[in-house]
Amino acid sequence: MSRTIPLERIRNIGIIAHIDAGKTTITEMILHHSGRTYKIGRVDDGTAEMDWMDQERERGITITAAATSCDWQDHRINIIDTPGHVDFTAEVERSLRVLDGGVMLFDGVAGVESQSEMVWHQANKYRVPRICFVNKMDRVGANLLRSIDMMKKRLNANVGLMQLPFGAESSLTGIIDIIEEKAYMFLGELNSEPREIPIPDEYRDMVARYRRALIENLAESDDEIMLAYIADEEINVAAIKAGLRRATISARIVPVLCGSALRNIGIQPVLDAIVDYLPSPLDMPPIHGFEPRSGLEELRYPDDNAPFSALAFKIVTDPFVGRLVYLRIYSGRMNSGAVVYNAVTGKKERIGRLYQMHANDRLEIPEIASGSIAAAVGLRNTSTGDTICDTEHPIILESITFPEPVISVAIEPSSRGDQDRIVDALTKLAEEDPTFKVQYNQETGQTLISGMGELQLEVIVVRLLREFRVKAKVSRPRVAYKETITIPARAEGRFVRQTGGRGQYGHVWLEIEPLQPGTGFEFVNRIQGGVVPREYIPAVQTGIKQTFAEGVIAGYPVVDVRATIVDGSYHEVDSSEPAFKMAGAIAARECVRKAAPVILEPIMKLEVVTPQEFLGDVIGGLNARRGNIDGIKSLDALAVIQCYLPLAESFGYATDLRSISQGRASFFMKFDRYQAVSKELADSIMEKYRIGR
Ligand SMILES: Nc1nc2c(ncn2[C@@H]2O[C@H](COP(=O)(O)OP(=O)(O)OP(=O)(O)O)[C@@H](O)[C@H]2O)c(=O)[nH]1
Ligand SMILES: [Mg+2]
Repeated sequence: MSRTIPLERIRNIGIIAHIDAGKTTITEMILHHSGRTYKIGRVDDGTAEMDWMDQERERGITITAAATSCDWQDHRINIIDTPGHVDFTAEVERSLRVLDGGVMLFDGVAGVESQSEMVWHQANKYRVPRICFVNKMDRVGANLLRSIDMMKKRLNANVGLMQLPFGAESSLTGIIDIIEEKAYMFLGELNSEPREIPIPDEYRDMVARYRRALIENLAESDDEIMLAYIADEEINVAAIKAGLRRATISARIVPVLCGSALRNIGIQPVLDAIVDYLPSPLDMPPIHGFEPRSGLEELRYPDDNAPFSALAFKIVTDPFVGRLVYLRIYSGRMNSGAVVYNAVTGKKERIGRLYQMHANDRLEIPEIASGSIAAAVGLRNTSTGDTICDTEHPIILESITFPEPVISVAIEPSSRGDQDRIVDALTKLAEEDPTFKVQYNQETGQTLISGMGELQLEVIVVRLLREFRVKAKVSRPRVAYKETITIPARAEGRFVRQTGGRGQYGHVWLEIEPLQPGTGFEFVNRIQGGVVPREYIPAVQTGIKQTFAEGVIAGYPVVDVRATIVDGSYHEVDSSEPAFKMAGAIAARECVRKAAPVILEPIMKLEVVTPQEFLGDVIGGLNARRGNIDGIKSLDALAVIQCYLPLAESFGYATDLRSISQGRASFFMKFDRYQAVSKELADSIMEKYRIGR
């Protein structure tokens, strides 16, 4: 079968932004204009096709990234609409990992917001070329130039302004194209029809000025334009567009467009810009990976005749077809029914049916080819981040990294019979969301679920009830504290038992020392002369690891520690793996107690935007919550407060802030770092642990 759409006419793009910037709204408009949907889906009526989950519709926010595709000017555009809420940051992360380009949205009133900065940096991390769309230009107070200024200052973006709004706020009627020097009004019942009009006189100077600025900026970023510019040659529209495409793909310039997604103004130009400026898979460098056996680096080019390789970036349990694995295909092609190799697990699997996704709707397709995004059933043992590939040409592509959870709640089924179902349901949910973790505590019989924030866990508990019909009681949120040590220490672990017949004998000396934050656990074996036989070393390591996972002083995992086994002894008859495991555990516990242990708590970075009149009360509220205020800025009638707040003090802040500010202040919070808690707090956490045991 030959491919229907050549690779150079494919665009894989993500829509990214701060929460509520209008990502889903613009996606729905794009689908409408490209003829993919007939009716326009609306977030505010709960009819957006991209926000298909019932909780997305009820809450009016996107929770899970949804994939779709549409055609525009003979190009196939595969789109992922991502969520803006920080609890779902993993959805943005994995989408950016597999996309070639991004459309970044801004709210024309608020400009660059905190989550805009975060997704901008995520896009930088994955080197995703992007175009920007300053949305909501119909809102009172919308200001394109202020937003651009913020993009330059806060994002360090090299902006290529290519449009101006025509009219302002509620009288926004069109867009002026700076490159083509044309103006368009959007007419018709739903503003669906762009009509070209002459540039109004009062805009002419401004358009000429910005056009010159754009060409000068391009000349600095692009050699071809530079040569024409120096030679004083005329640089026509086609040359500017070609230059801007090169500069965008090499991430030297971001073209900026504007309009209103809700009012349907400026959407077709966004589609044009996706085609004109964002890369096709062929424009991107080949993907790196390594051969699993030799460990040698290998490259895969987007070529249908190259060996097949694809990255699994998302797992969804679909009520109709079961487990769907979303794939980005980097090279080669593959039919449904074919056997593929999971290079991470080392197992062969058979691909069942293949689908082109449209939110939660599917179209069955016979094969997948390089450069595309599709979903497969049948890959039972493939998890997020795994590479599947041609059995004869194995490769492991770089996986996706996800942040660690910071908040937990204990969850208990309301009836006893539900215990098994709850475990099964939570396992399925954890598979879908790599930032969601489930832990069963045998001592207390409690199941602990952890994630990025209160909202994420709330959504999961609602899904448990609705999709899996498990009713559960949920505790108040708890902080995922950690334990660590501050000085090196040395201790002995002896496990010696003499019980009639064969005894137990394990004996080790252990040294531990603190490591850099975020390093985790390291184990070193410095045993000499076989004083502890080599076959018992892994058991010692397991004993230490288990102790660290369970915690020593307060029941939280011990992190950032290097443990070195330095000495010990054994007994010809009585020594065994379990005995050495116990010895390792005893030594580890003793070492931690001697090494001035501390408890670490997650510290959140908080930004509150409030009308000036509530500033005093907001600050008072933050101080009462152990907040550490880092700066206060004024933005017209608003004040922006930057603050560091312990996660433990952040619970219920949304409700508090709403009542302090009569619902007019908003905040954004993200994890910043782990930090040692004060002595008093540490004592109280340890006390709770002692009572709880
Ligand atoms: N005035 C105005 N409102 C808009 C515009 N675009 C979107 N909105 C509104 O902004 C709100 C949020 O829109 P969404 O499309 O859900 O925003 P989002 O970026 O997808 O939000 P999340 O996915 O939750 O991060 C809705 O009430 C929209 O109607 C616009 O151009 N102008
Ligand atoms: Mg959305």
